[in-house]
Amino acid sequence: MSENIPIFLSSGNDFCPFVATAIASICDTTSSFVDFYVIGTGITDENKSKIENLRKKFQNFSVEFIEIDEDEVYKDLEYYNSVTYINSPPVATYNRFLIPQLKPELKKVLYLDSDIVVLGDIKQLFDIDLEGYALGAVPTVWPNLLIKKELSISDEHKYFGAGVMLIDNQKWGQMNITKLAFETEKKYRDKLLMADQDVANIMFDNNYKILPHRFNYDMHTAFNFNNDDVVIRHFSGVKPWKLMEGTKTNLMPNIEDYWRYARMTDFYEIIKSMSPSAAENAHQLRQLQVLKMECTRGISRSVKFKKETHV
Ligand SMILES: [Mn+2]
Repeated sequence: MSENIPIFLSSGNDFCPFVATAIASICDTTSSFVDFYVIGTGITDENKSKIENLRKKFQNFSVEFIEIDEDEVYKDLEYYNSVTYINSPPVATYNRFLIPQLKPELKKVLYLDSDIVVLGDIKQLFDIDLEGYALGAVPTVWPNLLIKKELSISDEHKYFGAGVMLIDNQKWGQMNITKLAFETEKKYRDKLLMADQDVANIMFDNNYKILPHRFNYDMHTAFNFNNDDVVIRHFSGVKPWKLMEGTKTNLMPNIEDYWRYARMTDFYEIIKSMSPSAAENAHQLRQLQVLKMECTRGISRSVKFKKETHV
């Protein structure tokens, strides 16, 4: 008998449609049994039922909702009171660092962002040997040289995305990761650009298992590399639900896969109702084109900056 795969997702009530879509895609592409833990604040019973209704289609999962009292848990997080980051996600983005406190008994777990669609068996990722590391993650294509310098991260470190993490939960517990994350946030809060992701990169400076980018195939990766072996398509940047269903564009690979799984959920009508007008859709596509150009230029600009400042 193979072991269950524990997967943590984080969600507020408004993110439930995307959590359901992610769960549908995971269950559809694996024959393993998956235990989902949805960490969130204020998820309504109605939305919980809609997520649980996926059991009509998939029998290979369980789901537990873990309510977080944000006012209590995050009261000492400076970020909670003074959000000044360029990129300011809700405080719940720190929920991923609560995992070892919430479920200390679990050994190896996955944390996944909810803006994803899974296209290959998640067991491929879960079964990777961490070889003694406490974390497995995927380096970003965007080199983030400026961020590394600001955060006193070593030159050797490859900046990784925090949206997909393979976690040795016992090691995270020993590291007291929850406390360490809050302390790190406090120490660097004036310099953080990417919130929890910067915090994770400081904590695991040059000390994590590097995973192939098919496990966190994000917007920047998609702009730069074709990959027909993608396991986790991560819609960082522009979200698929911000484009109309049926939009044909090579700027957002797998958008049709996203809608295919959205249709399997009880949230389909809600996700569809978020669709923009035709004019707004065209505007979003132009924005994507601009982002793609900025990504390419941004990379060369960062490299140039490094040469200029280190010579
Ligand atoms: Mn994300």
